[in-house]
Amino acid sequence: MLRVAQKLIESAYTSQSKLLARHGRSTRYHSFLSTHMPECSSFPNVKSHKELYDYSVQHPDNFWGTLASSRLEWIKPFSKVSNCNMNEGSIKWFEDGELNVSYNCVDRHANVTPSKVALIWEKDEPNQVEKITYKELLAKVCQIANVLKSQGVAKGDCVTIYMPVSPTAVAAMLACARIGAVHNVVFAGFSAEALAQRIQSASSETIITTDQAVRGGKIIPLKNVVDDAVKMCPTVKRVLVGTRTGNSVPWNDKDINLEEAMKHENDWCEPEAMNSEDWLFTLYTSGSTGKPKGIVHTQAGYLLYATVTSKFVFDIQEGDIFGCVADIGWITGHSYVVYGPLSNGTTSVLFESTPTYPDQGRYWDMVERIKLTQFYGAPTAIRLLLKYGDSWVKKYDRSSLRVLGSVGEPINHEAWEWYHNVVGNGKCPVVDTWWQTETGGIMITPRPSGPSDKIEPAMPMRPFFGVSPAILDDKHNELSGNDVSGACCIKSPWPGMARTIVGDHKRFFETYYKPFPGHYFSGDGCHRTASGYYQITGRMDDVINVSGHRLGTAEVEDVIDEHDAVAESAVIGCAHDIKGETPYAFVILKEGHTVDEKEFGEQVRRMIKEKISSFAVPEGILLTDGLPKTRSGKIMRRILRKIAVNDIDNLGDVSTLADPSVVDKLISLKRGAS
Ligand code: 7RM
Repeated sequence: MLRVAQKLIESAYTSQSKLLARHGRSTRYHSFLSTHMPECSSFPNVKSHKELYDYSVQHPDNFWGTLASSRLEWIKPFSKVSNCNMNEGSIKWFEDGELNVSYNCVDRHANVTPSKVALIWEKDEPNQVEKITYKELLAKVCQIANVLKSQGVAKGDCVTIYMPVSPTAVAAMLACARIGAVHNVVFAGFSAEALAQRIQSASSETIITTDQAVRGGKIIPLKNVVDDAVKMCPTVKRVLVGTRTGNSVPWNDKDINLEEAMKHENDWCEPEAMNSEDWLFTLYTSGSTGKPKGIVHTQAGYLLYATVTSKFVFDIQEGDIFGCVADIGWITGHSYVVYGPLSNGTTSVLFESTPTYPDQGRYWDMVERIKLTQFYGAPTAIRLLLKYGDSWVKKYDRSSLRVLGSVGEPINHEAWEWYHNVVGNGKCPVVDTWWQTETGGIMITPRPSGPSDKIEPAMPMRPFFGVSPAILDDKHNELSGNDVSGACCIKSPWPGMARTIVGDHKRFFETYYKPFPGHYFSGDGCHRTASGYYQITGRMDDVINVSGHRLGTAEVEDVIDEHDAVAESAVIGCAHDIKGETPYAFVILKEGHTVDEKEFGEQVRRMIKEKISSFAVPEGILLTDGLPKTRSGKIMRRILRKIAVNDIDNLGDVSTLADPSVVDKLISLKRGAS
């Protein structure tokens, strides 16, 4: 029965691929609508990008329903597109449809182009690349799926994946999707406690890990961390251990050798028919409290949104080699390493190493060797590389690149210009993409856009199709017109939105839907420029108020970062008797730069006064060589705020920092300064 459905689906897919292929890869961006959006012909009066955007927000059910039918393959077609109530935080898309996500990401390509490369694994050691075709990926996914089934894992069960990025890790995610298990990927840099917390919160009985991990030339004892976590989680029944290094590691009763188990399994596993609203995965993300939130995404809506955003934001074409260097432990890895690229049948790169191993040229060496067409990375890495100069970039041929992407935090002007001019040689559009774990995929992004629409540096600019941003003030009024700032909300539903928080729907409602009734509240602040473009001002808690002036800490950072000697800065707000709040700046200098502190302070103060206003001038400027960052590179401002006011007895949990020792160094520097 399913086989028959698959045949039908294959022929539909082949005709769509032919339609898309006929237009060829030589076409330029201005023919976006005809090459990338054959669906436009069924939308009345849609001939331009603007008309398509307007149509998508005015007729979301027609827009998303059409794309869901043409871009995804269904086992049972849906009859209803959306059923959402943003006042209640109740979200459903394609609720009576059935499909299988792993089928969509693997089988449909393996059936048509079995020898096309699905994954290129750029291993930690430079020059060690492993390629895996769609046919090979299908076999691997099926074998792991069969191992899970043999072990008693059933539809709806939660499987925790604690693995470095690798084809096996990707196959493990897809194997869960194939049998309807819910995956819970935990970044393989989190501590045993953090892992245990996520295993328990998700009620997960199964863990998949590897013996060890290798990163930046160092061996990380992954299995030992899992052992420590499992001791804290008596409900764990089994630990499947894959091989990365093959070194001997401790072995316990619950452990199963993954590759051994796979050898005994068939390389075909029937994909489970999943309801659109069944859970696909949970992914923990930090909130404003100490307890991380298990964000839940479901099957069809998430997959459709990841598929469509990947394709259009990055202008994916046949033959592309898509390089998103995020780890699979973050949402960016889920949507733009795994689900988005694979659903489009693209070749996706798995980057196991670091930006500076074995040297500062690693990314660009990889671009040259693998001939990446898209590169999607984080501002924190760009700022880090910028301080080592242009020669590490220019040494390598980057002419294969067509689109550069940025994600995770605001990208400052200097980093944006360097990315655009040096990395991209001024030839590649830089897409600063704003989105969140909760949104499932990219929400605000300079591309896609109309043929003559320019990209403004350092801002995400334009809402994606179907996305209606709204800027609200603290009295819940939507601000109309341009040159306004407020809370960044979204006023109508989109398919990729999170559905709930594991075990805490109340927190879900209270965090995202209660603050601004009828809207999704992102927690970020936002400015709509005089030209009507969107600029993210940072987390709402990073927006400070100085003598009645609203000031984004990111705005001040942007100015400080323009100073020649500055590599990176972090600005926070300190309580002030008279002004309410006042900015305080932590500054890291570029490698090899020394400054006279007093003179430097004066220069920075002058620049801020000139570029923003005197109210934005920091009360204090502290030179440091490290900032407290999470493992995904986000600065923990909560900690900086305490250090700035010498409130060091109440620093809270610092265990999620990439390098907790930074905190002590900062405290003693601050003591010396004040
Ligand atoms: C994809 C991701 C989400 C938070 C978000 C923002 C910040 C992300 C940008 C950005 C300014 C951007 N998911 N953020 N992208 N801020 N410009 N382009 O990062 O859940 O881990 O983080 O990250 O504050 O709310 S996330």
